[in-house]
Amino acid sequence: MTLWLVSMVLFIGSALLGGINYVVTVLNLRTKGMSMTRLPLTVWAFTITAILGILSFPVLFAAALLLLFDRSFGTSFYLSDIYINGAPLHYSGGSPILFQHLFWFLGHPEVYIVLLPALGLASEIISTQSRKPIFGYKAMIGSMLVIAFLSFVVWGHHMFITGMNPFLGSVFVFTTLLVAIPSAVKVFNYLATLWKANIVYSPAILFAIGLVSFFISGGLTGIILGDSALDINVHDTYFVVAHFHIVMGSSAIFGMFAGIYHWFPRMFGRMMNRKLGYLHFWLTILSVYGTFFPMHFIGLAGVPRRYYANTAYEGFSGIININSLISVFAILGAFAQLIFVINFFYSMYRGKKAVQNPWKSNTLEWTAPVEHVHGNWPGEIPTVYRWPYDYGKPGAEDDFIPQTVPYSQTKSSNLEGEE
Ligand SMILES: [Cu+2]
Repeated sequence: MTLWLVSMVLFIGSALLGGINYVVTVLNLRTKGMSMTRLPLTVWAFTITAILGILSFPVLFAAALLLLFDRSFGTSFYLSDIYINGAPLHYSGGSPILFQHLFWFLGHPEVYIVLLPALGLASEIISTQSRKPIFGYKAMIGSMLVIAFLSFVVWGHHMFITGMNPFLGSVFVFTTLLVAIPSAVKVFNYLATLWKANIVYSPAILFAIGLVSFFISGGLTGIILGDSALDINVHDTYFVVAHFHIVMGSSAIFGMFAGIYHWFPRMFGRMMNRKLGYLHFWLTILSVYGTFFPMHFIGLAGVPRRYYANTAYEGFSGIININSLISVFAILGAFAQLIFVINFFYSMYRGKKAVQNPWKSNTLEWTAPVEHVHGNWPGEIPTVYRWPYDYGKPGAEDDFIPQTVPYSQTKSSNLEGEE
């Protein structure tokens, strides 16, 4: 345990330095013309994520350090008074609940540290493959900033049953339910971008849409768990497992897959196999819902989480069949990932050679040559003239205008970039 704590302290230190690097790079080292309102939403998402990490990881750092002191140097930050047979053995004066507070002050922002990058990737991929400008660019940035801010004032929703003052609990209920607003803004913006679009299907956009699906279906149970009156009934049951794995786990992993399928040609100069990608997507989304959706009902029936022993399931014989079904889907889901691994390594060496800009994307990385060169671009680094979402412009020769094309090179005045 001591080794674990020391490695946590080192990990947090390196995560902090990494986060500072992201923020400083985005603020100071943008190319010419790349104003903050011309940044791709992916970069915005990564930047906000880095800020979240910088502000929340130090608290875990302190928590881990205090725990290390408790274990190794005889302090008692987290040790409560000890009584044996009603007689005081040792007055420590510490509080185990303090560790929970410190942990969840990181723990909730951490949810968004995992999720926001995936939401950023989804914005980019959904807009590109829909051949439409992202709906509500500034609202997307604003909602990410609001989510980031709110994530620091909701941590108590993990602790409703710790004997917390009910008034304090209702404050956490209020702040938690507020998160639904920026989340809904993001969801409606994704849907509005997809609405009536000439969608160019690829495994990447399917995974991005799958992410949006999980963000909705997992987010809805977040409204239930964020309400203390409801949460107290299902706390530490499989309902929480279902919510958490759909909204954070699966969303983030689907964002990651979407990103890999989309940027694979940029990384390796070859295309991934589409058919295997589609097969991977459909088997994975089926097994994710098949695994986690039934867990809501097991949780409502009262089955606790975190028990491996059969005795925990005594009295729950009615759910054995559901549990078996969950196992089948979980195993199916695991095998489906083999398809991805095979596709990844096969395509890396044997995949079809990629053209420079296979998705007809506007962002800068696709203006670099397929064969990697030192510094990414052979000559000067590119200058930016417009935002990254000029897709499907009426009257344009092609249906996209990369960020490096000046306004003067687009035919009529109505082709100017929206900002
Ligand atoms: Cu939380």
